[in-house]
Amino acid sequence: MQKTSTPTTTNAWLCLLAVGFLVLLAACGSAPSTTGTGTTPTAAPTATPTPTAAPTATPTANPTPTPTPTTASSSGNSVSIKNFSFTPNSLTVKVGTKVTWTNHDSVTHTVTANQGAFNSPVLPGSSFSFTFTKAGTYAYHCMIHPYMMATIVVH
Ligand SMILES: [Cu+2]
Repeated sequence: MQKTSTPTTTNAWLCLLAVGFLVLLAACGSAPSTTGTGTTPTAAPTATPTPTAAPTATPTANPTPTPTPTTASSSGNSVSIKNFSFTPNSLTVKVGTKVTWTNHDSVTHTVTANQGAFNSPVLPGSSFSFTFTKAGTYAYHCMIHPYMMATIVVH
């Protein structure tokens, strides 16, 4: 009637042994695990190549040479009176230009505008100047020698 009790105790011991083995195995198994996790690779620096904006080559503006349109008639601002004629016969100037007539003859001439804008005797060797402040075509002549005729174009 009293024959039980032993199997239960042995079972308990077996259980304890089994647990002990498990603990040992676990210990053994976990022992080498410490070495593996040594180098935590730092996050590789993402090489962000900041593209420096290429400087747009701003070409230095070439100074466009404004071609002075030489008119067919003579430019400048002087008229010579020589050999009973005005040279150049037609002179083109801009508004505000002061034109000077110089008498190279040995006789007196006049610079007389047909419309009366100007009128002056020009003694031999002397000169006369007139500033054109209004655009237009100014025909003029010499009162002493009416065949002496010329034109100033103001624009
Ligand atoms: Cu004259």
